[in-house]
Amino acid sequence: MSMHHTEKNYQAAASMAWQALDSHYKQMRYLHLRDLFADDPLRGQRLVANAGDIFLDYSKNIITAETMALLVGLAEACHLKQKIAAMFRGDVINVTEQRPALHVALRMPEHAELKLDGINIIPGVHAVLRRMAAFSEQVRQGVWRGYTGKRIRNVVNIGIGGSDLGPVMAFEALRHYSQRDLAFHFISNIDGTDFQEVVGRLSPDETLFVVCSKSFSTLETMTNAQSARQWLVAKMGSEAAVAKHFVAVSTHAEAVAQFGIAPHNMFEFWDWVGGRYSLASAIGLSTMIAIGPDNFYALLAGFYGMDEHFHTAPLAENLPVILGLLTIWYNNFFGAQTLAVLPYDQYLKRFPAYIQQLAMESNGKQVTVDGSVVNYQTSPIYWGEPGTNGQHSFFQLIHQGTKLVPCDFIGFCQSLNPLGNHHDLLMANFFAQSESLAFGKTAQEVKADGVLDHLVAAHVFPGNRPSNTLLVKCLTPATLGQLLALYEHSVFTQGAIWNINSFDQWGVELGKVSAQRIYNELQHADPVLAHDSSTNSLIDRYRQMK
Ligand code: G6Q
Repeated sequence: MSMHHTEKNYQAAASMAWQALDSHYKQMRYLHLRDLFADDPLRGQRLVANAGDIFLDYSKNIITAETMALLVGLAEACHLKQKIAAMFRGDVINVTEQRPALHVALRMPEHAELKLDGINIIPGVHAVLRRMAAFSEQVRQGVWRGYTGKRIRNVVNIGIGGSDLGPVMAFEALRHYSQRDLAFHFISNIDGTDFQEVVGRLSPDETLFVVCSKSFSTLETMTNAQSARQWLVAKMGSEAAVAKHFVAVSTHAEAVAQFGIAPHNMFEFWDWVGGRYSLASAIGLSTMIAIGPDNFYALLAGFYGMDEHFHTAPLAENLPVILGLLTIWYNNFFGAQTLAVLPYDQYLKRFPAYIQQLAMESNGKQVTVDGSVVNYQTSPIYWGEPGTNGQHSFFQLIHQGTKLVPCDFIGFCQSLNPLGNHHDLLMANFFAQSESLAFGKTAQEVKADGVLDHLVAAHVFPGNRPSNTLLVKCLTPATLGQLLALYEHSVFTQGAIWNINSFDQWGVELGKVSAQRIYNELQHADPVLAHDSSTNSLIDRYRQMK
């Protein structure tokens, strides 16, 4: 069959699957979760799935078995299986940057083999891991000393975007497992406040900077790293101190050397690792220093377990596929604009921000892999806060507002900080929220509570607000790895169905270029401003007031 034919068949099959779902949606939108549950007493046992340590209950979604079959049909028509295989094989799926997306290689065991241009890349991955482990142990045990001979007490990760959100999220998530005589800090913003508020409190002779930048040319990171270098050298009185207080994580050895960090203090990764997918690479160095190599390897094993599940499980039982398809269901048929990620665990406080980048930078796209403009919705807006805090702020809108906000509830059966009845109270709220969202409270029920007639309407909860529940025994490095890979592959599933490239991010470029030009205009009063009238007068105002 010619390419042309294959492409046509693909489009025809995909469009039939979309149409079938569209007619199905036209019936489903009138159903209520109350009825779906009443009609099938076993629904809560049936619409569940398991992978590794993660249990998913997706019964509180506005779906039937037919919905899932049609969604899986859509995935098949969109060649999801083939696309998964292509990613794991190392095909050049990031077409606009002409490279594979092989973060899964970072998590493969040492004996695995994955050839890129005829060379097995797994030994290289493990060689860097071993170097990271040796270095982490030196810092943790106080063998690595600063320039004046003192042991390191502060580790400062300097990076932004994918070189920051992974490290900060993972450190917070796994703080329980961290070595407590080491403090961890993160500087990302170009705003000098970020730098001052972190560095101002530190003793330079006990501080190690980990400069994380894939390109080693990112404006924010390079500016912060230069400031850190100046601060250190000024305080220590010698350039020689840099070698003891700076290490780098990058793909760009030359730029690292130019900055003044020796090759033996650089931890390498590769251009086939995307920034937002890089936590399992050397970008995780600060995490490894915090939790130790064994825990870091357990994190990798968690990722790997979910990778294998995604790679091999049938689509209908595949956790990331199910989550991805449900997101498509609400996004493309119900017209939902957002998705709330709600971890009921304080350690996961940066988890929603991490998932936000993962999903929105990957799938916030308007063209398909072949460059044509889409005529359907792509990524929803991901957002969230840890429970129960969210309940006392935005949950009002989710319960009674006019917008549909599908929710992911993430909870753990065991607390890492058992304290009286706190955990049962936390989890009572966890279960209560998804139940109330799904089933609501009718006017009749409200009246039966004795609410005055004129107040009944305000007390009604319409219900039928869908959610997933992810329930895990305990937050550990391994279960965190599983959760992260689960979301990565859900995002992959969505991108595959929208037929977009989830691995580039051209949308961040325009503003960067423009900022460079405006920066020059802020330095001197004379350049004539040739922007639009709004930007011109804003810059003028700033120049006068600075
Ligand atoms: C992530 C993005 C982006 C990137 C940062 C930092 O996928 O590409 O967030 O991680 O711009 O880039 P560097 O690591 O090159 O400094």
